[in-house]
Amino acid sequence: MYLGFDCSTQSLTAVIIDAETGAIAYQTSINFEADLPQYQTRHGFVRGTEPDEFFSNPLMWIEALDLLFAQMQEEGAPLSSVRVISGAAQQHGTVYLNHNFKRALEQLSPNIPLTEQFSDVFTRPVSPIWLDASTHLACGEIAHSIGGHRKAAFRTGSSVTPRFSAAQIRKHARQFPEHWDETETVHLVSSFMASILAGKSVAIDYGDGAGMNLMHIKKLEWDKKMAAITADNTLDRLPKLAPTYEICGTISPYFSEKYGINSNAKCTHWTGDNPASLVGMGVVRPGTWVVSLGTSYTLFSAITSPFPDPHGYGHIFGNPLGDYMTLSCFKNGALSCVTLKNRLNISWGQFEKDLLTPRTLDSQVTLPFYETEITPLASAVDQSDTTPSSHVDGQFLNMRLHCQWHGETPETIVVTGGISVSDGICQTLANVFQRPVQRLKTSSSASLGAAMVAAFADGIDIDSLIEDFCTPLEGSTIEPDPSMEHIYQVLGEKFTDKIYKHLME
Ligand code: XUL
Repeated sequence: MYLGFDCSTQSLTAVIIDAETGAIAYQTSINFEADLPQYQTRHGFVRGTEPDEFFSNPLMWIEALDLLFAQMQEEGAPLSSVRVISGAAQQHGTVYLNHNFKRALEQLSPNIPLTEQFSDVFTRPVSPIWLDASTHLACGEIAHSIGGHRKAAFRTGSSVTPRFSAAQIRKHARQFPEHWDETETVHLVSSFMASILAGKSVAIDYGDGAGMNLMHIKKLEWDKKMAAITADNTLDRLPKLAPTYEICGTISPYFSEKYGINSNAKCTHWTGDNPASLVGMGVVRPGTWVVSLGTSYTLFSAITSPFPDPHGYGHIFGNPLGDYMTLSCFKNGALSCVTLKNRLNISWGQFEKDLLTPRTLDSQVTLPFYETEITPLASAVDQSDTTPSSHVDGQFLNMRLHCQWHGETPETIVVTGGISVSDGICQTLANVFQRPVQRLKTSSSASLGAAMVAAFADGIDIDSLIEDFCTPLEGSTIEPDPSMEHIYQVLGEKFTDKIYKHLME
């Protein structure tokens, strides 16, 4: 049995897979907003005092870990049979830790809740998360010092990006130099959570490490120049880098003694939710696109050698099983659909019905930016005239416009993420790209991918894992409507005009 976690923006999920029977043995989730109301989050995060500041409390993630293990034990999850554990987390978020962190990890007592034992390890009570776009000043300074965004992209796989760790670290170190001085280690959400499980401070993996603007994308080492530009002594504060599937330790006795998980269970490094989804969708080799329809929308694929997006919006990350992946991320994803549905005061059924209505050459398209968008960098737009179809058309036309750098559109697009259950959403995606859209059996691709990484680390063949766990959901493939091809060509032009006008304003 192999256990995979996903610590995403809104929830912490666990999946246990049985590699012998090829079945998912157990799955459960903790929702941050509903199950941990004391952190007062909306969808798992809080807003800062400045616009575009978004934070989460790292104690919330570890409290969720205790809650999740308690739930797994209570529900009889096969914890004692788990051989290897891996995990994924929302990308880019940074956790700032002092010298107490390593001691606290070593001395964990099963009789005291995790939150109490980690109460004095943080030099910053909150972690900036991927939604945070408040670092434009820091981005400009870093880009200027390295010789421009393109140089940064050739070195690190991405132009200097507001939500990435380097800009976040620079902003923080400038704003609170005394807190930065006290910081001994900066972890990503992924490596922070992996450290808690392994009971020691572990490495950052190449998948998530590439989302920091601090890792040299070809050498897979910290980029000393980028680190030096970021803030004083950044390099000293970064953990090592390592392959995702490398075993980094044995489960901390805290979890085996308290929750009965196999005390010999090995831990691998954790990765980002998108790299883990690549594995969970069975797309570990080039030739297929994945569209993940979660809090953010992402489009990604496996590649063998890194090539940066010439427009500077896309990213190259490490593939958790080796080589690389491309990724474009759209901030106004599923949450903006929820906001629209609530504003229109309609049911999901009505929302869906509108999406399934055929478009005409006169259909309205709107810029789907409820919040500042990151692909492209665009300010929020008034949404008073928006309808479900104008919004979702806008989302996928924007995706089509900004994903040309991924290469030719493949034969099939596979989808994952909460909102991928919607036929209306998938039909719109199929019509805009004129490709069949395929759904897999699981919509929790990041935690499943993490469990598959754990199995891979134990020597299980990846192709047999893909065959067992990444099967398409029978009868769920949505074919494009060919009569919509021309219409979406015209609507696409309308959309492109609109977006360029908005960007010029
Ligand atoms: C990717 C990104 C988001 C988060 C969401 O670059 O920022 O997809 O990983 O959890």
